[in-house]
Amino acid sequence: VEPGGEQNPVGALISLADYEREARLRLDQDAFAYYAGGAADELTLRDNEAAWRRLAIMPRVLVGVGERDAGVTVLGRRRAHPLIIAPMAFQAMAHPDGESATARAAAATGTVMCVSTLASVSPEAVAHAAPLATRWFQLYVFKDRGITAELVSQAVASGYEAILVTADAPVAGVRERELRHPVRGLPVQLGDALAAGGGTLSPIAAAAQFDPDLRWADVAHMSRECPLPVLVKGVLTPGDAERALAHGARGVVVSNHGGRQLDTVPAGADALPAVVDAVGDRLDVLVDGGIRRGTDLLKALALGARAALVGRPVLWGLAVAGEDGARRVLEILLAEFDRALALAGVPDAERVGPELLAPARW
Ligand code: FNR
Ligand code: LAC
Repeated sequence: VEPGGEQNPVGALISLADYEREARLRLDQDAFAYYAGGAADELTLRDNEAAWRRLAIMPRVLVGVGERDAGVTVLGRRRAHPLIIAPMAFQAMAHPDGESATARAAAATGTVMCVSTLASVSPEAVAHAAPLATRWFQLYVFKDRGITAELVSQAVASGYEAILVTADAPVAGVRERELRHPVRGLPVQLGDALAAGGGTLSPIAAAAQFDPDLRWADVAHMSRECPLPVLVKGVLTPGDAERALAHGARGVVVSNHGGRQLDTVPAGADALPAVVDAVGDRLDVLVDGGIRRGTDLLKALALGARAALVGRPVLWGLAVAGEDGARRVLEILLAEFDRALALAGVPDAERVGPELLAPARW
């Protein structure tokens, strides 16, 4: 989808919303409920998308946008663009190729992929499936620290670039859709280690194994011991961002876990500016939640994020057409982002600032 380029046949899926609709038709009800659902009344879930929509873009014209650069610097490295695939568990439920397909889609589009601790396959297997993908490993710290240590050393050995410690899930959120549509035992690479035999696990059973006593001292320990940079995912306040910095993290992801943990916490877009104010000059601040359009990605940068993570739409792509579907979703988002840079008059993604935004009046 180059700007002004190819035609789309009638009925083709051309937006992320199209992929969501199509995925809903194809996935079984239980899988869709697990992927789409949020916590409790799902106020935060809905607000994640709404918060980006509350921002209007104030475009500049006649600045010359024939050459555009979507590139950004994250963890000291230049990247082709600011899009990252959020860690999401149990991708084999969307497509048999699961995380391997997602990783190949990431490689094809130059997108960093975060691989969940609760992936259907091991971090090593994802690395083998897509050696060219830049991969970050998302870490859930288990009560059994032996499992955690083994996972981290596997990630280091198989060429992962960073560790993303998820801090907002000491216990599972109140997931009513999951209670109404329970997903049964899912194959996870940790099945043997965590389940009472069988090698499968439900999301709720997995969450019960997370260490609810995880503390900042653990982040400090990990930052010291692990050769990879550590980022903390699930920070919503400037105070916690300061603590992440003080305990050795290299970055934070401003995130409410896709509205799946504590309902009524703020949307990523709303929590981001205060975190950027507090630590943006010393930490890489990333954001996620509700990114569905290239304009959302542009707004994330304008609010001071270095990059943004996209979650569910990648699963919708995977459910519709495996690797091709996931790649298509990323391509659509990136093409929209490129067009947003041109139309907003900001051809260099690294020079996008808060002056680009105003409160929307609709
Ligand atoms: C997640 N998320 C998540 N986060 C994490 O740190 N580890 C994980 O294993 C998972 N698993 C997971 C599964 C599913 C089905 C979803 C939808 C989400 C949260 C995820 O990384 C991210 O924070 C949000 O999904 C981003 O919001 P959007 O883009 O889905 O709105
Ligand atoms: C979830 C967990 C696995 O959000 O992070 O379902």
